[in-house]
Amino acid sequence: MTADTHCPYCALQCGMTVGAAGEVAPREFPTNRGGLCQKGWTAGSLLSHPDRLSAPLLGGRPVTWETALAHVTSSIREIQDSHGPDSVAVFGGGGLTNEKAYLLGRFARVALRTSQIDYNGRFCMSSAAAAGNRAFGLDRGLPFPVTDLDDAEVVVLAGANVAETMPPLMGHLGSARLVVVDPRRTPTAERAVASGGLHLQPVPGTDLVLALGMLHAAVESGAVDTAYLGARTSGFDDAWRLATQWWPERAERVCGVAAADMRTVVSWLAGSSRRYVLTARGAEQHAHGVDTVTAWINLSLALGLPGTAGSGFGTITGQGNGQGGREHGQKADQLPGYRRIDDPVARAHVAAVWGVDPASIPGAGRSAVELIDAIGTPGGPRALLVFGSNLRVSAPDAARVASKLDALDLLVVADFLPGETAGRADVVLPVAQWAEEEGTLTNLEGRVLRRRRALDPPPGVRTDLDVVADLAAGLGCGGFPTTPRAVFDELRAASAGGPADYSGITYDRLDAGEALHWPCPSTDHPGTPRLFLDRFAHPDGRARLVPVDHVPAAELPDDAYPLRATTGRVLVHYQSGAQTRRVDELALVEPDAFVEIHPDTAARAGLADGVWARVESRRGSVLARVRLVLSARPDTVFLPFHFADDRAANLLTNPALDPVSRMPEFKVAAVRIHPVSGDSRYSDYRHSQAVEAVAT
Ligand SMILES: Nc1nc2c(c(=O)[nH]1)N[C@H]1C(S)=C(S)[C@@H](COP(=O)(O)OP(=O)(O)OC[C@H]3O[C@@H](n4cnc5c(=O)[nH]c(N)nc54)[C@H](O)[C@@H]3O)O[C@H]1N2
Ligand SMILES: Nc1nc2c(c(=O)[nH]1)N[C@H]1C(S)=C(S)[C@@H](COP(=O)(O)OP(=O)(O)OC[C@H]3O[C@@H](n4cnc5c(=O)[nH]c(N)nc54)[C@H](O)[C@@H]3O)O[C@H]1N2
Ligand code: SF4
Ligand SMILES: [Mo]
Repeated sequence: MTADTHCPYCALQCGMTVGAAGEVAPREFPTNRGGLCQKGWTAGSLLSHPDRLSAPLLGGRPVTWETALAHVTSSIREIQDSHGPDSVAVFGGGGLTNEKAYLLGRFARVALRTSQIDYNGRFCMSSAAAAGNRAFGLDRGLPFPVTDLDDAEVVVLAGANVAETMPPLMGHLGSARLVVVDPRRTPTAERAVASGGLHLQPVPGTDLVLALGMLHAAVESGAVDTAYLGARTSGFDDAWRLATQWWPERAERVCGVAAADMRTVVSWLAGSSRRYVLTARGAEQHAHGVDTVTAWINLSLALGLPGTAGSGFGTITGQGNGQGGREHGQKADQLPGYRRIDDPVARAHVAAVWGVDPASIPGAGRSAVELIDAIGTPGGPRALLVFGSNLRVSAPDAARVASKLDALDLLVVADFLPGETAGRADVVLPVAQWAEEEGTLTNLEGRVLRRRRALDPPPGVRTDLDVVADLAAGLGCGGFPTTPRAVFDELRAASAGGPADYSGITYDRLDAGEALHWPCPSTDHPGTPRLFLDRFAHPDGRARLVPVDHVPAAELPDDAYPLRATTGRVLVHYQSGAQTRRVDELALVEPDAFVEIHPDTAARAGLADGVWARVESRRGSVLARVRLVLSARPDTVFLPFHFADDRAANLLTNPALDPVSRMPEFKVAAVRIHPVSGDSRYSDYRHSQAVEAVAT
């Protein structure tokens, strides 16, 4: 048995073939064209990993499924009887298939009757999604196929390190002059310079000023596309009123990017006919991430990019189903089809599909960070069911998250590996992995893809869909569909008529090889690879420039914490590292936490290359090995967030939230750094590993 499927990790969803023993081979597909990154190549090794969970655990001991499920449902009943439906919460993930995300949303609203469901996409795509909805009336990460980028002349990547986070995507940028906006000289930034483009290296948290400065430069140089603005947009005057104050030289004083470079990039964009502006987490994971993305959109609109053939604005989604995961109802304020939960028409439509009274569907719940924060407060969640997130490592202000999770009456985690969150759960439910199941995911370009089964799940393991349906039945809600196809057909009906309309997409069409991008409102509709070519999705058909102004990061450096820390990814690790830290080939490349720092800053702190340092913020401290980087900004350090325990970068991060998207500020925290003195364990790397080996 071999199956044509897609990589389990990121939103590029590279095509691969998986054999019956879990062996992976790259497969020709438009996004990856036969390429894979190291994570994809090694993804199969987790299918038979010795750490693989194979029996439900109750209090850390193996039990039967019946015992585990009965314990969960009776505990939920007890907690809800005493404390009401909202005392039980659900936390989902953007790696879940469309079917799982959909069924989880139905489970929360119908079986648990709770409003308290949110997911890790709040940490990922929420700012870009909110900005896209506000500007265009619709949020689809890339409103055009990835292959459109092949012909680009100029591409601006704002806060995206795609050479490490989606390596095969670089193959689509080969002919373009690249402009990379990143406080660090990443491999992507290196490529920009090599392509005859530019690396703009702003202070973390100041992209908004940079984009305002560039809008100013566009107006000043007459580069604005006034015909496009008049025909296709509204709001330019108000947006410009705020940008008038940000002439490039003034913007330079805040963001640190040379005014001349702003003008150069604007002239490149204005002077070519095939140009794109793309954002990713570097621009978005801020307490003002929505306004920051809006500023990049305003610049793109002023230059006439969005919704035109051969040009555009887009956001690079993150997780495997980062796009579909935010469309079908695991988000606190949402019903399937990207409908709003407070819209009476949407409620009536979805209630009819679910066979319930519209009034029984709860209202909007708390966003991810607020949901975690409410644990242990009056009226807050007392039980939490987690599917597809290792939030103990990946949520901001990790020490506080840990104390909140430990305060729960009941923590249930469905996972296939004992990650840090599952490791401390009351109940662990072992589930099937990607290559053992069927389903669909929606990739970064809004294309719906089939995940296919190549091998059987190991004995003792159930699928997420089975687990959700079993729990629903145990709570008195029988009749949840469990085959992926049946769940998808229900999702199609629930999404029909919504912004993300999947009703015309079927397993049969996908299996016949059709390339279907949503919206696809009928089975004879060809799908929509390119959005906005005629009109934007607001009722008047126009895109909106929303006036935005600079707001400093929520926490600025001061005498006590003089440096800015920013966080992100490395090539060989994925997210919280629950999976990739267990793959030897990957863990050998990046075995442990590190902090990138400029040699002068390190010298002032008494740090040499390779030694262990302690990085501290107002919220906590982490251990990380010093990595001297000559190209680093002297005022900024960088830590990857893939490591756990006392190496978890999120011990430092600031849970300040964007007022619109509720995105936490992962990308800026004020920190200080010093040598780890008096602790011989950290004087030598090998020695520290040996100590750990003895300790475990
Ligand atoms: N190897 C790998 N690939 C992945 C993932 C992974 O964990 N590992 N995760 C997937 C997921 S879920 C996501 S969301 C994507 C994320 O993909 P990216 O957004 O490319 O990844 P990040 O490393 O989080 O952030 C990108 C860059 O933002 C920069 N940055 C920090 N602060 C700022 C700022 O203020 N302004 C600007 N302009 N840039 C800033 C960082 O230095 C970093 O290089 O990757 C996906 N692919
Ligand atoms: N400091 C800092 N923190 C960040 C970020 C950052 O840039 N900086 N980025 C944020 C972003 S963009 C994201 S997306 C989050 C991601 O962070 P997390 O939400 O922690 O994501 P993962 O590490 O992928 O964890 C997924 C977990 O679910 C399991 N899993 C995978 N697939 C399935 C499935 O189908 N079913 C079930 N039941 N389990 C499954 C995996 O084994 C793993 O334990 O981290 C956020 N945190
Ligand atoms: S780029 Fe993303 S989808 Fe492709 S192999 Fe790597 S992790 Fe998998
Ligand atoms: Mo993400």
